[in-house]
Amino acid sequence: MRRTVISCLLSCLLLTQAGMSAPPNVLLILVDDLKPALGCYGDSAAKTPNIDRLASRGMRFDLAYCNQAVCAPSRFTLMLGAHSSSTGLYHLGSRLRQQWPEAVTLPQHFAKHGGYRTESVGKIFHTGHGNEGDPQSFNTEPYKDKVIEYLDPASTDGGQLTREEALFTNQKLDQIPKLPRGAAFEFPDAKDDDYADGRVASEAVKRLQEAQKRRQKDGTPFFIATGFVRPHLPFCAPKKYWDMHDPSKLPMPAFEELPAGSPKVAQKRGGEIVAYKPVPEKGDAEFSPELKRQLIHGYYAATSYVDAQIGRVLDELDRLDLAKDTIIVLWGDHGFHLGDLGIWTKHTNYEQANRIPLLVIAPGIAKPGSSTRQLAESVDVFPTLAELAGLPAPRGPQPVDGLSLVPVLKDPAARVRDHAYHCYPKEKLGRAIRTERYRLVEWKQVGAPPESAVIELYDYERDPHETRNLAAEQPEVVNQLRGILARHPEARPTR
Ligand SMILES: [Ca+2]
Repeated sequence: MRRTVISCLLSCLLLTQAGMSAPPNVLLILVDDLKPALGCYGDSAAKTPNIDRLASRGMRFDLAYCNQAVCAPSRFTLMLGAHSSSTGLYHLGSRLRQQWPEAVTLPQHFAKHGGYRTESVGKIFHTGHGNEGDPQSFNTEPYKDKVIEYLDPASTDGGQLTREEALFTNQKLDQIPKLPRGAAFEFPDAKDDDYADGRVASEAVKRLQEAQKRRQKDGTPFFIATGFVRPHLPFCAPKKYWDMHDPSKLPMPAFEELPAGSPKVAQKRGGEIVAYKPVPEKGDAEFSPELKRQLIHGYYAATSYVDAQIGRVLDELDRLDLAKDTIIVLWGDHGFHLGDLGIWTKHTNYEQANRIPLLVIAPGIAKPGSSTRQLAESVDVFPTLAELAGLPAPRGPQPVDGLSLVPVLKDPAARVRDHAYHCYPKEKLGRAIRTERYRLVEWKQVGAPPESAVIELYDYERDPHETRNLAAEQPEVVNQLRGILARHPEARPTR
């Protein structure tokens, strides 16, 4: 109790110094499958003026990593402050309340300790693949919309239920391979609100207006989580966003082989991308240069579309004069392979699937337009937001692995972590340590002795494209990084 009081006093002091009225509001922006292919991250091909303007108001984390490169588990790590290897929530169908019935999620923590009204707009927890999300995380009715959506009948063989539409809406889950494939992209002459992300932005705008009235009336702070579904496949976006990009100028993959000396368990061919036409159905088939370029064009167009929707929400926040009292976090749930290493989408322990965009706007605390190369993980968002809002640190009952990044927000050189951790379960569980320079991945069965592990080591200073596994050549580095990995708790079983 005494610690809570002291922590609240210190945080009120933090806010008063910052000029924010206490308690601050929170706007959490989640973007599905968004890698840092953004103007503010130095990608000159990206057209993302709104996310760039958001970055100019706070801190950009240049070495931020998800904890597992796939939707459902990654969102659980954000919402619980816990690694998937600590909770056992590794899969698209993993049910939070079956494994952790009493878990206190990030919005629940804000409602419980800060009296926040908590709202969910769009895709926050993963739904689909047998999962229903977690409505009990919010004290208001969530607004849900589609993840897979087509406007052009040609994309769905004339309006049939496609494989991915069925998976994401929990329909015909036992008949997926028999269903037709939907298109990987479409670009109709459509309005923003003809697709889900436009409607999600409209709903978020409405919620902000109501939240402002409530705050003026009785002081209730808001915690609004807004989740956008592009650039997740299929890359369906109005034509005007495709027209913003010249496909001949977009970056093509620099290295398309698997890393030399990489173990089979770590590799990937085919997978999610194969569920969309006209991608070749055979997992190891070559993609034509035209198809690669179309897919990359689609990713950048879908990102520009989502950027414009985020812009609409930010405009409203400004119009309502809420920005100065609102903490904003923009988070991508994991990265994305766009043909690098010959891999598409995510589900790996490699750099492109795990590095995420993370922006934290904390008025008066994080310097506008600042950036840091301090390492950060998804699990850190929960304790960071709690500290910024003057609430106690998360303490479960789920395990908590996150660390508050507030010291970094105040000083971009402050050291909170010496590495980021992530994992991915395949035939074995791959647990990874990413330092500023290296990534080590240890692949082994949960509970098996360390000597049974298969190891990967990459040196990003000398080999930024991960072309060679150096584990056999650099045993000292391997030992040092495995020492760090050994400090983490033993992983929970993956099944
Ligand atoms: Ca995702």
